[in-house]
Amino acid sequence: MSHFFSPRPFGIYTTALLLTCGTFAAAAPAPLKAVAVPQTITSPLGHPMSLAFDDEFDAVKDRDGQPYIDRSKWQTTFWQGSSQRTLWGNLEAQYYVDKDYNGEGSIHPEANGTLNPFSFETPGILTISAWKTPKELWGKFYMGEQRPFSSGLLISDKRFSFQYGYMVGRFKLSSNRGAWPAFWILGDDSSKPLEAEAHEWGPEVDAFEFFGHRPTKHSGGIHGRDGDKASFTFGMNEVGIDLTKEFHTWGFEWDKDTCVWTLDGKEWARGNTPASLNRPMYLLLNLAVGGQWYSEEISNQLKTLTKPWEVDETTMPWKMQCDYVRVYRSQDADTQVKEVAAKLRSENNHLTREVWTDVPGTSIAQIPVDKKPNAVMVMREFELPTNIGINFGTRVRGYITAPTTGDYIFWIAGDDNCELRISPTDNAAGSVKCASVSETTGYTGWREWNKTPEQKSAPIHLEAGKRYFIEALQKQDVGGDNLSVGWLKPGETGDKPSEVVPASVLSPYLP
Ligand SMILES: [Ca+2]
Ligand SMILES: [Ca+2]
Repeated sequence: MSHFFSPRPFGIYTTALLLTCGTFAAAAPAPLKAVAVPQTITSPLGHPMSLAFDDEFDAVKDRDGQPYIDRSKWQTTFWQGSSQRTLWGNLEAQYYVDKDYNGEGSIHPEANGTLNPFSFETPGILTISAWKTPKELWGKFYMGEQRPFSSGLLISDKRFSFQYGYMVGRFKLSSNRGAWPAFWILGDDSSKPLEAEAHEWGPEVDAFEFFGHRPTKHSGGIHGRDGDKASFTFGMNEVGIDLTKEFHTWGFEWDKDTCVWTLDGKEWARGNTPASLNRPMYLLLNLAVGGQWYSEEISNQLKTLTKPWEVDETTMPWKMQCDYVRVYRSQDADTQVKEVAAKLRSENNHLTREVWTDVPGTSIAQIPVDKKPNAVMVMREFELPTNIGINFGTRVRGYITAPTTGDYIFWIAGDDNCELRISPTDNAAGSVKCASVSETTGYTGWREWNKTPEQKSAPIHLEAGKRYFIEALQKQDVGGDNLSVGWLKPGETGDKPSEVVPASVLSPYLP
């Protein structure tokens, strides 16, 4: 379900990760009957684990007394933004709706519940239905002629996420041409508005993706980020049986070292855990319709270039059934989380960047540094991307290790107000302001180093190899935004920095 921010959404034809992909002889599926949920298991990687999350889809009663999805466990759209009800970049042909959906822009009470894709005809089984939206409803919903289908999506974002563990779900899929069900996870900072600045999606792991037109194959994989993207995608796995005939379980487990994919409890692929997967992830399951990947496959088969929404709608409504979704975690998962976080913090070549969102105003004093930041990120050089957003405060902290002994001159440029602080030691408490963007004069343009004299520091003597605490604060109100810190090293001359302070001399803040 990779997103349009990926330059090529699916590197599905590579097998860099895939070590054990082969023909799979499936075990007989378990009978459909209510059984006690195992509270402890031994995971595919051999970890003793306990149940951390589950939904058995026993149709909780909704506000109206009717069975519905458990709202405490799931939301039914992506996060904020225009694409929250579909993934336009994949050319997906469905719009994700729910029983509350009343159309975009204006409310149509008569439409309430009309398109509810979630039902419980079979006790204990969630059915997600995709169908062609009746033409008389098109004008009431934000669905153009090229997105004429409605379907359902469940996301545990802001409700449950986990770092390291085993996710497993039991599904029955349909063989309709154009049906694209999936069970997957996304990095839980993907939902933070400022994360979009990087124009990166993910990380994403697909426990499975499936297309109805090839019912004996499934796929899985990782769309990493922060540089590990290309190496962790893989594709088709021929299993030798029609996966739409019975329920099957798909699982994915990862610990700090290893990722493993399972079908009916048996491993079918494994790989090393990429660096970007060392973070909490939240669950998704959905039934997409059509899309670019489907279109490319079908056009190869049919020798005609079909549109992404040219699916076999004569067989609608399509159904994706789910008996349960469970997540297990090992007793030492939190210890692993701490170990990996400590290792990442100890690595050089970046600064720690904290962001507080929804903070209006232009003054640095308004940054609520005594509160928990909304996001903590990595900053590889002493410069932010431009025009990230509005109403936020940034604190960039860490240490600078001088490459040579001598006098250094620092500059800061930014929008709106910014200041640079440096300490004569590695002690944060001793830091003093050495340069700033004037609160009187206001913002500078990107790398506009000399709008006012306050942007340039006096010469600061640093000793080679010694670590000095350094900190930049930025308060963005509205309009554009930027932040850059540059320097002149000993022996260099000029009226502006020779470079932005590079990653090679930076190391992250250690409280
Ligand atoms: Ca169930
Ligand atoms: Ca601004």
